[in-house]
Parts: sequence; structure tokens; C-alpha cells
Amino acid sequence: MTKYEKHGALHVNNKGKLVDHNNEIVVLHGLSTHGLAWYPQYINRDFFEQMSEEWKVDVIRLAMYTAEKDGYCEGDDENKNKLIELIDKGVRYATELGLYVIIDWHILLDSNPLIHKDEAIKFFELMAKKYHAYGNVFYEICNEPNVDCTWADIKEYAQEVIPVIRKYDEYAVILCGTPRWSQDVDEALADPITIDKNLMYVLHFYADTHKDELRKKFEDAANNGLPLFITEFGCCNANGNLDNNFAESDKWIELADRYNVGYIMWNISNRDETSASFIPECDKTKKFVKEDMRDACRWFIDVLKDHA
Ligand code: IDC
Repeated sequence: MTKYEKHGALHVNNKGKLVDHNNEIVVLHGLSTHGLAWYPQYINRDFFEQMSEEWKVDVIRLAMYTAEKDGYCEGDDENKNKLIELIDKGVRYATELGLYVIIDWHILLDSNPLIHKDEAIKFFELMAKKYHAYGNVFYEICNEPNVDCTWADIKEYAQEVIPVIRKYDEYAVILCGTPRWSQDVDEALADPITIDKNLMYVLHFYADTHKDELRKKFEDAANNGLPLFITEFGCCNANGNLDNNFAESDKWIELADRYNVGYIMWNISNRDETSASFIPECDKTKKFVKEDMRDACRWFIDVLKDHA
């Protein structure tokens, strides 16, 4: 039985934990796609089934870039429709297989979510209209605000996007990125968003770059009841490449587990980079075996199995 089959729709309780209707804590673990436009081939049912049944993934994050490479806000309507269809497929397979699924508005090059706020509002209105009856869908409204984007900017954006989602979808959990590539959860803690209770704040780490200093921020926020979700992490450098650091990765896993915070690994692709799940020579899209995988993917499957 999958976690979704067991626990159904989740919400954030008054202690900042993700819980089911019995107030039982539910911690989700899974994988993130690379950009949907970059690697659409991995959105297939057989692979989702393997992730669920063999790898013990509970949640899949559908990362849709807004700016980079056929990003949602850069391309034409045809491109938009292609991306919407991919999300639809991803949500459908996840639902059929009893998985939770995150629809991720993946800002990055467009460092401030206010840049594409109007597009985001239209997008999330459409998503919420489509998926409001699904208990397994989460909305991640801005991946990683960065450079000079402030918490005030993010808050302004969130306060406009959240009510649009809530107009159609009363219950889904909403995930909100934080400043400096989703690290500065201390700023969210100091000045939280108060218009919605079913909201979690996003922290991302790349274990060979982000160490004790970021773990301290995580811990302070968690100890103060801030709802946290690690919707993206890597074992390597923050550029998604260079060396893995499994000793630091283990410290992060231990910490997240201690606070019952879920985590999702970047990325499902065979791109020539350390954070990719599969080696570049592997052009399969399903039925993966150990030899197809990079080190971090193998490491994470062991983590997932330990947690299942
Ligand atoms: C990276 C991809 C890489 C791509 C790049 C685009 O791994 O293939 O060329 O984005 O700019 C993040 C981002 C995530 C990054 C990842 C690694 O959310 O989009 O993916 N990363 O750099 N935050 C920290 C690291």
C-alpha cells in the first residue's frame, strides 16, 4: 500500500507538521524530474510504477521551468499546451499509482517570482480548476527565488497567488520557496505568510555546498514550528555537478528525519552531470537497473528502502 492509499489527502497541523486526517504525521520522500520540457520522456507510467513499487518513492515533483529552455513563460501557446499536457500525464500516472505529486513552478533564471506573476496566476488558476478534487496534488508556487529577490517580494507574490488557488482548491498543500535559492527560511520564520494555514516553506540543499550553517537555519525554523519541506536536494555541489558528498548527505537525512521533514532528490535525467539519476549512455526511459544509475541515485534508493 502506498502512503497516499494509506493516508489520503494531507494538511499542515498547528505544529507545522504534514499530517493526515487523524493528525498522524506523514513524511514524504521522492524524486524530482529535471525540466519537463528538457526531458519529457521520463513521464511514463512504467517508470513511475518502478519508482513507486521498486524504489519506494511516495512523491514525484514535476519541475516546470518558467524561463530556461522552452520555459512556460518564454515559449508560445503551443509550448504552454505541451507542458500542461505533460503535467496532466504526470498527475494522472501518479494518481493511478497512488503517489503524491508536486506541480512546481520552477523559477530560476527569472530570479524573482514577481517577474512572471501574471502568468503564474493564470497557470495556478488552471491547475487548481483541474486538480481541486485530487487529494494527492501539491502546488509549489516558486522554486528558488534568488539574487536580489527579497522575502517581501516573495510574500507579495504568494499573497496574490494563494487566493487564486484557494478559489478553486480549498485543501491542497501549497509550497512556497524562500530567498537565496530557497535557503533563507529564517526570513519566512521572522515574517510568515498568515493568509493561509495549509502552507509549507521550502528549503533546498546541495550537500557538498550547504553544510552546518544551513542545517542550523533548518533546525531553528523547525524548532519554532515553521512547516518545512525539502522539495529539492542534491548530494553534490549546488551547480548540480562535481563531487558527491555522502557524509554530508547523511547528516542532512538524519536531521530531516529527526524533524519529520520530507525530501526530494534532483534529478530524473541522463544529463551529463552528477545530480542526474542515470548515466549519459543510458537512453532507456523505464526498467532501469543498477548499471544505468549514477552513485547518488543508488545511494538514494537505499535511503528510500530504509524509510519504507
Ligand atoms: C540545474 C540542472 C542543469 C541545468 C540548470 C539550468 O541540473 O542541468 O542546466 O539547472 O540552469 C537548483 C535548481 C535546479 C538546478 C540545480 C542544479 O532548482 O534547477 O538544476 N539546482 O544546479 N538549485 C540549486 C541547485
